[in-house]
Amino acid sequence: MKIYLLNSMMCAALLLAGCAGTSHLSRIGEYKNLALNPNDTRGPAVTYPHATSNSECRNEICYAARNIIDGNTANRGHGPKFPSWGPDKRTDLWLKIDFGRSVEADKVVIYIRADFPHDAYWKWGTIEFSDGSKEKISLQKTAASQEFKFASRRIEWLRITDLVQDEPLGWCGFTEVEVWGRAN
Ligand SMILES: [Ca+2]
Repeated sequence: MKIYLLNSMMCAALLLAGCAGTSHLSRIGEYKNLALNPNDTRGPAVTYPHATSNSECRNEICYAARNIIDGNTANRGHGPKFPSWGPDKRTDLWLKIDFGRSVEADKVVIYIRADFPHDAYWKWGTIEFSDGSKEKISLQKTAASQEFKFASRRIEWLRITDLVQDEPLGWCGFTEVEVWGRAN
């Protein structure tokens, strides 16, 4: 009995110390950027996560939606040296990240393209989730990352839409979009 109690206490201590081993950690899932996929390509999904949009300026690869999940956050320029999602000047834009599986997410981090004064910026947007929920976001004119936390939800994709900027419309873009949570 004493040995059994001692083993139980040791297990409890290990759990509290966060040293329960990989089986415990893998069950919970690592908290990470679930959107990251430097291998994503334009067009139909070849790998996941996959980013798409209804507009990529002149269909150029340096303005493709896939650039928002490539891990490159350099946002003080535009064009081939500073890949971004750079759509046409439209008011009906959407940008979608499809995870290709069910994930649990509670935070979005956005790096807007910040090549000011060439770039304008969207002041408002809405994140639509595959579970039907929505979160309105307010964006700032800054090259720094912008963080949006929300109640954790289980989703397979999200879409950023209802992007609003001042008139007349200027060039706007996103350089990186991170979606933080756990895959399991
Ligand atoms: Ca990027």
